[in-house]
Amino acid sequence: MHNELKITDMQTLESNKKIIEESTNPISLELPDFTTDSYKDAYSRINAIVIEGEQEAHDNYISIATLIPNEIEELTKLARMEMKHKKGFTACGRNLGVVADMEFAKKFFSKLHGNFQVALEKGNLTTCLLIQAILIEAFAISAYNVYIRVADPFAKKITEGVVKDEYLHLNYGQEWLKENLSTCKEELMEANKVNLPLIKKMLDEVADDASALAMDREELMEEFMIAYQDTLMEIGLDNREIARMAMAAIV
Ligand code: PL3
Ligand code: FE2
Ligand code: FE2
Repeated sequence: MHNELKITDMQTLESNKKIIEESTNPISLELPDFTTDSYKDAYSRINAIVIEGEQEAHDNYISIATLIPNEIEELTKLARMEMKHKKGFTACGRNLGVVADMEFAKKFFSKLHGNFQVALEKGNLTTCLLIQAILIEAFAISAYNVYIRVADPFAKKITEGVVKDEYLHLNYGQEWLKENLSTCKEELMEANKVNLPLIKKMLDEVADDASALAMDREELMEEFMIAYQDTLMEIGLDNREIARMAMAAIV
């Protein structure tokens, strides 16, 4: 009897602790209803963006390999991961009974895609790496980190696996730019000035649909800035240079 009471007291304590954690921790919010029309409608565009993004990331790493032929093996590995990500997110949509709006997604990426193609044609490797391995990967990392907190259990598991790879991709670009900083700084700054505002626009464009998935815009921006600034710091830029680059987002 005495023992039983003790166990009950401990359980009460435990569940109180849980309630407190849930009410003070902004990350552990209630999950959205994944079966509503409004959720599925938003998901048809977000899911398409992610599927298209993964496909373009694959294509971009294959393209980048033509500019660094001695890295073809490593870049092919990264590209293969992107195809796996695409398959994973395709399964997420199928699992929810959603048809991805691929036409919308193609348009969503078209400006950035165009800038990448021009840089590729000119052989501007620094610009290609900034667009794909820094900006797009940091965007993906921010989106996936926020999504993991509010995703359905199936998608959560897949996204957790994906985001680990995206850090490897960010790291790839980071290390190349770090090693070549003395010769690529000017192009890096210029490419950032042109392309960071596009990422900001894309984030604004996706914000309403993201919020229908319980993903907060401020949180997305915050996560993006963390990944972006961390990378620039690792590349070897100083505080002033990083601030100057980040300011390009405010236009
Ligand atoms: C790089 O490997 C992939 C690039 C993909 C870019 C994704 C951007 C996503 C923005 C929308 C956020 C929603 C995340 C939800 C995932 C189903
Ligand atoms: Fe990916
Ligand atoms: Fe990636």
